[in-house]
Amino acid sequence: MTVYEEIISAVISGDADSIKSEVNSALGEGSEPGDILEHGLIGGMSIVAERFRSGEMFLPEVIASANAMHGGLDIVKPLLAESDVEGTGKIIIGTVAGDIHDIGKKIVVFLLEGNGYEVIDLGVDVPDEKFAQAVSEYKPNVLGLSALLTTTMPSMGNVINLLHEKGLRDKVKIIVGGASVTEEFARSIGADAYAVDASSGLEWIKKMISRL
Ligand code: B1M
Repeated sequence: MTVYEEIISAVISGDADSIKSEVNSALGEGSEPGDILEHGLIGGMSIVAERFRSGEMFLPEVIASANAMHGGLDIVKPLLAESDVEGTGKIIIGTVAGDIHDIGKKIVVFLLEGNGYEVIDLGVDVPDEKFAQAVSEYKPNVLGLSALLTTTMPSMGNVINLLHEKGLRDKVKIIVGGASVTEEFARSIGADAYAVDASSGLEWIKKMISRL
């Protein structure tokens, strides 16, 4: 097995100790932190997501995989932040009200920080008002909203409406993402961009900031 396959297998089995040792040995063998993130950790979590969807894996196993994956992310995160710093700009990001999914959002955050952007992560289950307050207080270039549940996607539109009401909408670019979100939905709520994954999120944010 390649070192990335070893990491994928450790993510799937939710084995936190093995994830840490496989990530460290991948780094020792000269793998780039970004490759470990993309081909190992995200690769493993994508398979977990697929198996959960098809009924091959159940919630406790998914939670174990998610927790174990975080151990790997903790090792890779500071290294990503050290490498190839190029961006300047401030991004506020959070998972919308009622939604506690944060694995994908954290990956977006790691990529942004790894590319030199200042990121304020408001966390999960963030009330609409808190997003508006943060935009008013920190004056970010971009606001990123993540949602994984069809029941919480409407909060993205609520946040945008609230920013309109408070006269803040034209002061910030807005990008939305998360498994249930689609480009069509993003357009319907008046977001500026939709990203299907973390890398395209990073590319959109780079583009939006460079046009400001
Ligand atoms: Co939940 N869950 N979950 N879950 N969960 C989904 C989303 C679901 C699709 C599974 C399913 O039924 N097939 C389903 C939603 C159905 C729907 O609404 N259509 C679901 C459900 C129903 C639930 C609960 C209601 C289950 C229950 O309690 N009965 C519950 C809700 C809790 C709540 O939020 N209130 C729940 C709970 C959980 C766990 C806590 C067990 C755990 C979350 C742990 C955590 O995040 N800390 C969990 C998980 C892990 C999943 C699945 C299996 C995997 C999600 C994930 O981490 N994927 C998921 C199934 C699936 O997605 N197929 C599922 C890997 C991650 C890398 O991908 O998050 O999509 P993703 O992020 C990607 C892109 O979407 C994008 O970039 C990321 C990286 O490439 N992206 C952005 C994300 N945010 C972005 C923001 C951007 C740009 C790009 O800009 C701002």
